[in-house]
Amino acid sequence: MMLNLELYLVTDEAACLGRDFFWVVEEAVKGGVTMVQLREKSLSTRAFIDRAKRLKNLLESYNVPLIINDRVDVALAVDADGVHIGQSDMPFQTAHRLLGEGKIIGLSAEKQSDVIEAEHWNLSYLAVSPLFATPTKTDTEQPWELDGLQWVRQQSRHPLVVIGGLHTGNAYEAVLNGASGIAVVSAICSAPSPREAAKELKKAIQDAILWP
Ligand code: TZP
Ligand code: MG
Repeated sequence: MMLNLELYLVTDEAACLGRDFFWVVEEAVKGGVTMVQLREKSLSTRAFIDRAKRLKNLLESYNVPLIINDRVDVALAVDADGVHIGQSDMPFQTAHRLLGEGKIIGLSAEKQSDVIEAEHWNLSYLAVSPLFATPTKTDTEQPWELDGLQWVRQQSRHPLVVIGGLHTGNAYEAVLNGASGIAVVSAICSAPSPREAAKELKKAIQDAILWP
């Protein structure tokens, strides 16, 4: 499967404003989301796997990859397309050994030393996290901001995804400063129309990619 990082939806049911989780994701995909990460911090393993299976079925019909946050075991259990790991999750080499070749592995970089260390791994992408401060996740390191993103772009050979505080008003500048794509929770999950929100974000990203 060809990796298109442009518009990466990271799920959070609590951000969906009481609307059906699968409806929100499907609308977002219809609007142009290119990857989906299932991020569940409080489900039981059983419920996580059930949700991942259902999401995989849904996404397969749109040819959109399913990435599992943190949990390599859940990714293996449902044969997901890949995992997203953070600095306190399973190390890259271990995840790679368990998943085998051909799976997507993304890693979050929260500080400069994470970026330098990540040069050792054959990542599918590096997530610059958080790019901006966001109420969706407050237990973070200092936001990178655009100058930090420029620094990462110079240091890293990996495709970059930015996450944290992204919306239609700043997606363009994030891409101009080196991101291959943007990852969002609230800009899609909490939007009145997740489909329209995804369309507008996608347009902002593609405008920047086509620049000048
Ligand atoms: N990791 C870093 S920031 C963040 C995650 C999961 C939350 C991003 O949420 P939002 O609503 O797109 O700012
Ligand atoms: Mg994690």
